[in-house]
Amino acid sequence: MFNKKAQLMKRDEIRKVQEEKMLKMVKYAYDNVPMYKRRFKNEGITPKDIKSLDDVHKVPFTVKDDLRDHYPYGILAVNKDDVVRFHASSGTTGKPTVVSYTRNDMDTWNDLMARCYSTAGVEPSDIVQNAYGYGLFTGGLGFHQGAEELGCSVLPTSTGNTKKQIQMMKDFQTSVLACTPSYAIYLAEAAQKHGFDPREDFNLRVGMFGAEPWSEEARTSIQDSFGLNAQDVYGMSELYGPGVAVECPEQNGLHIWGDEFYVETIDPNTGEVLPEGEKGEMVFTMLSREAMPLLRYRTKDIATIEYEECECGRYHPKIKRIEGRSDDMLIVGGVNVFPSQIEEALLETEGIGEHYQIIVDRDVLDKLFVRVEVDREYYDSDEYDEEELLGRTSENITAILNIKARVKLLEPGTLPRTVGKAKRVVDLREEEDRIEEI
Ligand code: DLL
Repeated sequence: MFNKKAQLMKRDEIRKVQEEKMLKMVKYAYDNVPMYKRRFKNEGITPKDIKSLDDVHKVPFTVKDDLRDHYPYGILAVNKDDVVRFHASSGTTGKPTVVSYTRNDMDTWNDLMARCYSTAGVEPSDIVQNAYGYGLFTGGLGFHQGAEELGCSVLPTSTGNTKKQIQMMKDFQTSVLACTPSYAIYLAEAAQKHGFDPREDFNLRVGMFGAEPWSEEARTSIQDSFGLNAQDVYGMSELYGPGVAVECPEQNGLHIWGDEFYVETIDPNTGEVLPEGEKGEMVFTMLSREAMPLLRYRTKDIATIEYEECECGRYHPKIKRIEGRSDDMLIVGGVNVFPSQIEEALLETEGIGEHYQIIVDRDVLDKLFVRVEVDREYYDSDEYDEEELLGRTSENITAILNIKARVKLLEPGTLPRTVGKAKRVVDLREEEDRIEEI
């Protein structure tokens, strides 16, 4: 077991470490990040007012916009020279939110990721095929380093190149697959299409899947296709990346590493802390982040947390299931998409009107469709060339989102108008019927 001591901490040990680290972290953030000093002053408190975990509710929240406001370098508590890595993820506008790491932060992240692999049943002798995207997204490098830290051999295949990916899976007799659950489903289908029998021809035994919500049905389907154990991994770029929480072999919840993250659940509307075991928005405090301390960071992810000892012997609190988000962020094939980003792309496209609809559906992989009305004046003018406008619109969307959307241009006045809040997003992924035509 990797870092057995940390993995098997008892509940009171976890609380003790959390309290010690919390008090230090609050002072560190106050002393080194002007934003926190200002916020504490506004609340009329100083770090001295936080004497135990019972006082943590007094600390002001941090939100994603705080990171966006600190573009490009993010909330930095150290000198830029001490930063060894940046990652970034999409924000609610075109601007990404940037996160930074010191050497110590990298060590902590790698340790957490290695613990996740180990908890999921991965051994140093395993060959890990890492099909998460490498780059600014934390999935690729996070899963890569964690596997190396544990002592596995890594095949850094990244996303895409599906045919080659499948061939390597067979040739190398890969034993662990790391990717989004939707890509795992696609890989199984593609393997069959290319004449492979995924259970017979491959040697997979564990899957490390996350970055997007997935159902028990998806788990059964992936496990049946490959004959592996499909384990859920949760994380977000602001909290290092993947590695915040992972499923043990019990497969009934994800253990949050309590010695590095202090979790609370709050009512997303009032901000009030909820009693243990009640469903709410998860709020995390990172207990030893150096480069970019985050106190009470609002994740927007809605979940229930359980604190009892798990059958596996771990006491680290368990996320029962991520039940959704309190904002309108969609995760399409592992990529975070805010409807406002699509709106931004449409607004930038000359000739496009203001009424649009976003449809997300699941074929083999998630698909994004955008139906949009053409501007009336443009539609009636001699300049209007449907194909040309379609090309420009698609290009603008891809430029902002980094993923492709299928666009359909509509005659002005076609989309239904509403008196209240416009229903811009139709999510059909959990529906029975598939759409054929947009
Ligand atoms: O998705 C980090 C990651 C990479 C996690 C690979 C796991 C595996 P972001 O791009 O910042 O970071 O997106 C974070 O994705 O707030 C959740 O809404 C969602 N999410 C991540 N993991 C899960 C999961 C990475 N296991 C956002 N189940 C989070 C459900 C998840 N949702």
